[in-house]
Amino acid sequence: MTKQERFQKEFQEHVKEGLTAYPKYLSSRYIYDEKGDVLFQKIMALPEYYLTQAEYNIIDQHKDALAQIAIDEKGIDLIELGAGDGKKTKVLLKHLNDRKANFTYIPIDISQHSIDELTSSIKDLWPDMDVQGEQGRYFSVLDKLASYNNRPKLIIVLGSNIGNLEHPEAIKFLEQIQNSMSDKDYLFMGFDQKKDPLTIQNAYSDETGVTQEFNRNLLHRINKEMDANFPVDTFEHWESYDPETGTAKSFLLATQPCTVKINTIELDINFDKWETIHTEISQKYDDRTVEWLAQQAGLKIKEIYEDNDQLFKNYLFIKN
Ligand code: AVJ
Repeated sequence: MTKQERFQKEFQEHVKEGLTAYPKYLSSRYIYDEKGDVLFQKIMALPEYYLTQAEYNIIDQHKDALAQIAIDEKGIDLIELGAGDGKKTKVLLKHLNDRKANFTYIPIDISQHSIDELTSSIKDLWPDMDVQGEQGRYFSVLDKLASYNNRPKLIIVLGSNIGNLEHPEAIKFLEQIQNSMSDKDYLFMGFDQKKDPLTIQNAYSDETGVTQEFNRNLLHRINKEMDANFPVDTFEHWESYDPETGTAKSFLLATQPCTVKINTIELDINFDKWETIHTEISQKYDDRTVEWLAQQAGLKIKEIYEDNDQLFKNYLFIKN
């Protein structure tokens, strides 16, 4: 079976499981096809979606502290999980380059397309930079990371991507990273913070409807890839943020009753009016929660960095 076939099979099983459950759910991980990637880039450019700017601000302010790690260690492997377009990382790459640090940049992303684009744009900017991109899912690539042991690693995970995971999965994710780390390695990770609930609500339900399109892309994909007939426009995006747990939840709401035929997996699904499909969580954190997650995963916080508007934090972890 090819990678692509395996992915399709997984996606089909997931759709069957999630849409026959009550309440219904689908995973946001399937939003990201080519169109989903473009929609997410549009989200990152929205004024409401403060996360990207905030983390950019943190990296810009603290690039020297991060570069110092590479200088002090006389060379590092800089490994980025979920590199995407690398816009924020390039601030750090430039600084590492300016300071003549010795490093190899290893961007890892699920999308081969992203890796290729990123690699060629870096080659244009800095022809001599050592870049060794790899395509793969976090979990499968993480094992491989342990073998990058010639010199200290700085592993970076930006964008609060961990927020898509519920705490037990987030701990597993951190644990897997921890397992691939030696005592000399560092993990630098972004965690979006609890804040005015309205700010969060707005970031995930923008006026222009880009987030709604992003969420609906799940249904478009099922229509396209599983020969289904979701009346996509009758499903509305809904966002709800719970300031106590810090969990922002996305839903697709059936504003009309309907029956959806998903031919490839021979499934008919009924939706009542106002029935929900839960599609995504975007967890918000505070220091106590991050400390707890880290400790559960055998890590400890070495440093905390915050943006000027106090919206977002990046934590530098080492092995406990
Ligand atoms: C890519 C997981 C960080 O949850 O903030 C943006 C995805 N969803 N708007 C997030 C997303 C809706 C994003 N992450």
